[in-house]
Amino acid sequence: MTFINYAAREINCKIVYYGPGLCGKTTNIQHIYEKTNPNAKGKLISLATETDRTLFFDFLPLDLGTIRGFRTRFHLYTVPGQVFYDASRKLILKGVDGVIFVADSQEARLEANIEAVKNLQANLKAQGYDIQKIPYILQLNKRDLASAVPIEMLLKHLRVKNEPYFEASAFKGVGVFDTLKAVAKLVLNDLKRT
Ligand SMILES: Nc1nc2c(ncn2[C@@H]2O[C@H](COP(=O)(O)OP(=O)(O)O)[C@@H](O)[C@H]2O)c(=O)[nH]1
Ligand SMILES: [Mg+2]
Repeated sequence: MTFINYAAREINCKIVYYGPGLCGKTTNIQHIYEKTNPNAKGKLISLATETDRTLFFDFLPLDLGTIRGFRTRFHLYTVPGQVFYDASRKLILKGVDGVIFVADSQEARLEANIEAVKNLQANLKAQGYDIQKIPYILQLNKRDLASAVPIEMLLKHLRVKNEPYFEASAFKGVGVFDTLKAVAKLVLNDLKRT
């Protein structure tokens, strides 16, 4: 549901970072915020609990330049990971143009990743989207940890289609922009076809 404002010559796209609790969604957005030119970004809005966990979402508007005279604005959102915030997760997917699934590479989180992929599929469906059709990127995060499982294992359990994947360490800023660029490219390609 890309919002194109012809009068203002603006394209607005919504990207959602999805994944289990503590997989690094907020860290991704924070890194993007820190490394982006002040005039290309808006305020980073985080609604967090006192323990720093995302309560409702994080939000960052990002200006990705101009395409054929249209300013392209990307609106980045994260979802809260905790199981009991499912209503929020569903709501945040409304109007989504592209999804980044952030997987936590730690062995102890494999089951939580699998659950979160299932939850994403169900919630997309509830909003009328098909995960097979929506621009979708898999980020394998926390690759810096010794307890990270092999990539093949994560791909085997988490891949839902032949989606591109990126190894990352959001914490160190590795792979964060590659992931974002990949989803942006898919979204803009989709746009050209419509
Ligand atoms: N070692 C490591 N820790 C990470 C990485 N990304 C995030 N973290 C840490 O994981 C914790 C949860 O991250 P956060 O971004 O709040 O997770 P969220 O619940 O998905 O938003 C924080 O302590 C982060 O510093 C990473 O790539 N490597
Ligand atoms: Mg968070």
